[in-house]
Amino acid sequence: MPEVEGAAVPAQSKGSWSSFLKSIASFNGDLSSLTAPAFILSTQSLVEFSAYWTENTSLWIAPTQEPDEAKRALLVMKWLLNTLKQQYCSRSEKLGSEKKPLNPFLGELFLGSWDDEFGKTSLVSEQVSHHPPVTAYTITNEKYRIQLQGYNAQKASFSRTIHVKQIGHALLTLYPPGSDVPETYLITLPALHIESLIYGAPFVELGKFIHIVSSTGYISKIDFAGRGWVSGKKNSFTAQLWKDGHGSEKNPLYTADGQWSDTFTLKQGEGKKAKEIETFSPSNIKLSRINVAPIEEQDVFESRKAWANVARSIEKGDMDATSHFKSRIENAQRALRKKEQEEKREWQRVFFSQADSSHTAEVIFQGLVQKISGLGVNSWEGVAPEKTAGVWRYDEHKAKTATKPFHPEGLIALGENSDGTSAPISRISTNQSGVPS
Ligand code: HC3
Repeated sequence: MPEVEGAAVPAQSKGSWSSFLKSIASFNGDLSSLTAPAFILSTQSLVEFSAYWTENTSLWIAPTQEPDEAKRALLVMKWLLNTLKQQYCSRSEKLGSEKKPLNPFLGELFLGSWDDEFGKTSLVSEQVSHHPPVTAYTITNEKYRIQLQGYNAQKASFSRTIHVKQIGHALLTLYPPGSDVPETYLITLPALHIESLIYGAPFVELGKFIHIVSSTGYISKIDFAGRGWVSGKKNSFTAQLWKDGHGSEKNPLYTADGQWSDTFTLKQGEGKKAKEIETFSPSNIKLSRINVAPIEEQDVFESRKAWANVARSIEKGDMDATSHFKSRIENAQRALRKKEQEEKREWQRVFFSQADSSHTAEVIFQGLVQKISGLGVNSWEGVAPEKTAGVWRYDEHKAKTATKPFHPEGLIALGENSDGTSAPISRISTNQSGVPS
């Protein structure tokens, strides 16, 4: 890690980096409003981040093969611990630091699938709200009858560095072997903060804790700590798993500890009497690569197609072209919002709808929410509809009828011809108020 302030910042960007740091110190909590220097911009949009959840397919589907319910709950915790490296470290490891992702626009989609020895696992990720920014996703493997869905927003604040609270939750539904009764796991999302900002090489550290609460009565708690706590190693954690009414955080069935980004150990029991079950390195777990349609075949609302010009300009380091193509998307979005207002209608999400509270799955979900409240987690904002523009669920009926183009009315606004080719830039020149004329 660099030891001198700004050491990792390219010479030509020192000025813009220090302006960026000053702007962070006074920002309003909206991460999308931050204007960062070119060298720290990512070409990847946040809608793509949903894919990190299940790149470790073998671990994700493992609980569906386990007949013992306590061991199933442990396998769910093991899978989750193993996703953290991908979710929170992979970009820093690949790119040298955490970059600023592209802010998804309303309706942006990331569609793909993993095709491996476990069959087909499909991902649908959609930006369901822009103010506040909310991404919803669902990941399904029909062969193993398992589904993960969830949605998340971020609330940021500044105190010495950027602190981010995640609002939302994930729900894992699976069928135990030979059973037609699904079980559900409600997963809360970790708080995080950015380390090493001052050196120009930011990376993510997790903080506080998360829970996994299951409809079978098992509860896992994972406590995160950065460097300097217990072991003094970065990305440290301790975890306990117990059955509600038959144990507690202090008297758990299983425990785990170590570094979520490096090596950690699962144990039976707790403390000095604990028996080691397995030691892991997430980097030794085989990851599957997601397949995404070639850009020419993507819908104009699919992320990589929509951002292609912006991404190319960032790669070339051409900031003028980057701003130009970003404005094109922003203007198109403004035009769509204006049209909706005029026609008094709301933007139609392609794959997600508001949760129906009378649905059995929602009744089970509410029971799990109650259980979390019973754990004394007062600050949990996993279900805060006013902060996430609602409670979002994958809508199978909508998904069955979804066809391309997903938003015919959005084609022209995005500067596309109906055959999917790009319209000349002059067609979307803006008037004084920034709205395409
Ligand atoms: C905070 C974050 C955007 C949000 C990212 C989330 C929380 C999104 C949901 C995923 O499931 C998990 C996840 C992982 C990383 C989080 C990003 C890390 C950095 C990024 C900030 C907006 C960037 C701040 C700018 C800079 C230059 C300091 O990196």
